[in-house]
Amino acid sequence: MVNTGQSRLDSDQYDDFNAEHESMDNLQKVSLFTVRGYGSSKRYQLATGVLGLISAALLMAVIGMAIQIKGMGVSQSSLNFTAVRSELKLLRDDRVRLKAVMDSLQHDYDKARSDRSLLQAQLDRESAMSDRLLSQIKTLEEQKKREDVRVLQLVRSCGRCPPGWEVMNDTCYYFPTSSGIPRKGWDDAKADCIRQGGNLATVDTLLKQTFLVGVLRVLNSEGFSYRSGFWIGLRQKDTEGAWHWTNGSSLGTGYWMDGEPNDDYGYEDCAATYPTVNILKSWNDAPCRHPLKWICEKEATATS
Ligand SMILES: [Ca+2]
Ligand SMILES: [Ca+2]
Repeated sequence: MVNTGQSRLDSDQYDDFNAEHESMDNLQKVSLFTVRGYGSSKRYQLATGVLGLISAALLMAVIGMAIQIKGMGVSQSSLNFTAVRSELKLLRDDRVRLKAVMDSLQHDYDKARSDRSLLQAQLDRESAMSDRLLSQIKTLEEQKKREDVRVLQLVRSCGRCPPGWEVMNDTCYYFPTSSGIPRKGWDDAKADCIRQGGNLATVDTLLKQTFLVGVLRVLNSEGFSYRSGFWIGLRQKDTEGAWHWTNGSSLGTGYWMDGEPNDDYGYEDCAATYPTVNILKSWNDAPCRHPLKWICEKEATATS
């Protein structure tokens, strides 16, 4: 049987006991928690310290390596810069030498061009002088030919012909080759010969033909042309083809050029001789009023 009072007491005591007991458990939990939390903090602090030391060591190592790497980079950069600067100096020196060589070559080139211009000018002057000398030589040669003919005339004539006339056997011949004597028609030429005591030349022998053409070839200085002919004393009479000399004799052998006489245009009735290469083919019939030079003849005076 349970005493209610006792029981209540017991119940109260039990409650107090439980409360006390519960309080103690709480206190114990608090104490255990407190002890457990205190121990973990110490380990964390220790780990933290160790980690801090390791981090510091690593940081120092990184800083050291960075400084070393930086130093190595600067040294390498300094080395490269020195090499580049040295190479640059060599290139500059080469450039200076090359420029000096180029200047020297340019100077030589300019001088060569100047010398070439001077030589070309000198060559032009000498070429012009050579042309003038050749022209003078040609003029002197022609003058010498005329002088030779004149001397030959004097020697041959031996005083038997007037000055300016040339003798062949017993006949004197006159050639008005001077440029101051104008060309004449056949009639006027004949009149000039008569005025000088003679007549137009009669070429009725091979000897006369050869002699006269030979003289014309020496005297001729104008080249061969239609105007380089000399009237002779041969003219066509009333009938075409009936050629007669001024002394009235008819033509025997004629020394016509090939194709002549051709009576060109129907009024070529007077004969002229030319300084042809072939002395046996030197005659041409021409218009009698055509202006040409002429050949006079007259008897030479007898030798004493
Ligand atoms: Ca005729
Ligand atoms: Ca003719």
